[in-house]
Amino acid sequence: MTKKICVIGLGYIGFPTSLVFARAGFEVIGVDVSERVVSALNAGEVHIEENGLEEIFQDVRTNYAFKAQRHPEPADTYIIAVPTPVNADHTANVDYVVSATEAVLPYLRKGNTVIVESTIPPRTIDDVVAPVLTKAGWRVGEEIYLAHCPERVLPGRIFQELVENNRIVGGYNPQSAEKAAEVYRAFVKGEIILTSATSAEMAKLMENTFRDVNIALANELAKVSASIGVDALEVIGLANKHPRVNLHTPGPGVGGHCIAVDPYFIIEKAPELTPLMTASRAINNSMPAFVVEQTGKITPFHAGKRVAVFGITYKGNVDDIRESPALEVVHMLGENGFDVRVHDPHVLAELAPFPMFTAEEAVADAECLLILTDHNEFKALDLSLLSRMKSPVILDTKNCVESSHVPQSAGKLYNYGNLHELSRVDTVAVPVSQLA
Ligand code: SAJ
Repeated sequence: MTKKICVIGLGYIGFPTSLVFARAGFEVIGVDVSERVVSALNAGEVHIEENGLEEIFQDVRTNYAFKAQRHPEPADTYIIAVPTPVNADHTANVDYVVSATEAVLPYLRKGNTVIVESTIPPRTIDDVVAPVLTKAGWRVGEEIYLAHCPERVLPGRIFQELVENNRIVGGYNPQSAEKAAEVYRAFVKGEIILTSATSAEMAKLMENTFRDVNIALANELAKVSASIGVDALEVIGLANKHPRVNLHTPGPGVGGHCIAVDPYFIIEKAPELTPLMTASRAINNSMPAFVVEQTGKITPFHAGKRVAVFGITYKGNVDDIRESPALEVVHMLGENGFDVRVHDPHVLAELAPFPMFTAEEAVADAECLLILTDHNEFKALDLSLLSRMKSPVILDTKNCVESSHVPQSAGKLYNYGNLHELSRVDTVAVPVSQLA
């Protein structure tokens, strides 16, 4: 039975995973290259935000075995949870996965298991990670076991999902899968499914690609509906009455560093065979320009016209703005000469890339209120805000304001249900290349 685990990478996945292993009775060594992260953790301070993290960390520090350090040490299992950044051409950069594997080489002993949790392009375990171990003299799958066990947790629900979700365990060979599965059995309550490393890599990427393609379909429906005079939101509701249909929800684009990124890891392996995934990415990437175009129809462009933007995070009720399509919308509105005032109750002003305003300040004298994120705060919009606007018009790209909540006397509400009512005459100068 495995007793000691070394987790390489103490980020959004590696750190919570370390704590869950510690609570399950393992001695856990958390390794991070950042001195700042290591000293913060050893001083009892958490460096990332996640529901329940603070409490669980204090419990682990008091009652279980966890310490953070900059270098690995001998252990039974090594878990690699480092980032796989995306290069400018959208290909995956697996350098951190390789260097983390190299970092454990000096400590490896016969019978150890190396598990990669980082999201990686298909075949990376077989073609990139295994050769690092082989080159060091190990017979992989016989002396050292190697597996890919992709993380599949939703930010905000990490601690529940780490335990409750089904876990895919992809072995370099069946013995490796069995060794890795044994480790996760310590705390996973969901099903543990054993497979090959390549199938596990592909399954993880396809989960997010499934979502990306379906969101693209919903966004395409929204565009077609706006053009030919159909209520896209009603159509989605109607079609989803069918027992085997689940149309997704249109929005201002797809953000976060999973769904907007993972399809590229498949596309890079076979660009000529992935026209659907490629088109889906392009459709979702075109949505900020589409939103700016609709804003221009509401508020025909004149230098200095004010637009209030509510919500810049990549999805509702989180504080994460990475890859958020809202950032691009704000940027493009600014480029088109609008005076943009951003309000987001979940984003700290000092961490925001633009000046932030209160709701009242943002809407003051605005000619359009653009909602880009479905935070709970916006679902119960305070109607008195509208009376501060120069013209009380809302463009709600996340369908979070109930139309019955906004009586005609208070203002006009546009969403993907009635975009076709907007006149086509006045449009802003969105670069043609960005309009799909
Ligand atoms: N979105 C839409 N329409 C929809 C659904 C989502 O426009 O119908 C947008 C959201 O607004 C957001 C983006 O898509 O901008 C992604 O949000 P999300 O909540 O769907 O997913 P993430 O990126 O927070 O987390 C995903 C999860 N994957 C799946 O649900 C298949 C999570 O389980 C993964 O662990 C995570 O990616 C990851 O790390 O890969």
